[in-house]
Amino acid sequence: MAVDIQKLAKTVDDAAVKATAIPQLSKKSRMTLKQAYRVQAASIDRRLERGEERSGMKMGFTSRAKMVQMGLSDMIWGRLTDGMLVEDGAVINLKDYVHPRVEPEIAYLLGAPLAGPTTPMAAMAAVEAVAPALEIIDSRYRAFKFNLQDVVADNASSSGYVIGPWCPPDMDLDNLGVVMEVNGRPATIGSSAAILGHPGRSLAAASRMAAEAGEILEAGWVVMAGGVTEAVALEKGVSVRNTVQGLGSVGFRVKG
Ligand code: 0L1
Ligand code: MG
Repeated sequence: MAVDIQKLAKTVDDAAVKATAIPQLSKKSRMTLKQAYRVQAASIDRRLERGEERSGMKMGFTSRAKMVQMGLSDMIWGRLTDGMLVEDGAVINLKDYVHPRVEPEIAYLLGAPLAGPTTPMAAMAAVEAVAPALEIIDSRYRAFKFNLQDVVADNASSSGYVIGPWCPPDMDLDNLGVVMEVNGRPATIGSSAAILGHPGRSLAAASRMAAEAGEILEAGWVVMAGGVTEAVALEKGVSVRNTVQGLGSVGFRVKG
């Protein structure tokens, strides 16, 4: 049966807007990975039509901890819009999400565009600033159950991104300590090395994978490098903070 890209895009977009869990798309539609990325693109177009602006890209499953947690082994990517930005220190409300989780990340701000396959070193030369970051992921699928096509169509579970202080990219990023605290207690601990051995590799992969979809990474965009550790479920009233060695910290709170 033909895959109705627009219909599936509406399904995942509606689920995000209404914060309502949906069954896996793959149970009814046999999508290829390419078609899943087209569903993702069409769902983001719906956001753009509502007035949001494209603000960057996120990389997913770039660490073994995340792959193991979700039982998948391929890198994926998603599209960020300004509507997904959660201000550092903001308070979010669980009713706006299906079953949100949070994971510690590192974010890049691009000072120059990146187009196509490149090396980590060349990719890092396009970086204007780096920041400690948190990603709020919220798969729209019931019970967080999905296959690769499902999660790609659902914009790689992208829901919110929180960016800490931007820092000059003049330090070695390959082995920075990362501590994500929940209510002031360490919940997960890791190293930036968990991101493909060096977070620069994730940026190079972002450039390559975007090009496969005919996109370039624009100057001014944010690229989320991917989770350093496994994600933690968000609960009412908690405060979350990610501190990255040498970069500082970023956090938000969940309304009680
Ligand atoms: O690593 C990622 O950001 C991918 C998230 C998609 C899977 C999930 O919802 O945990
Ligand atoms: Mg992530």
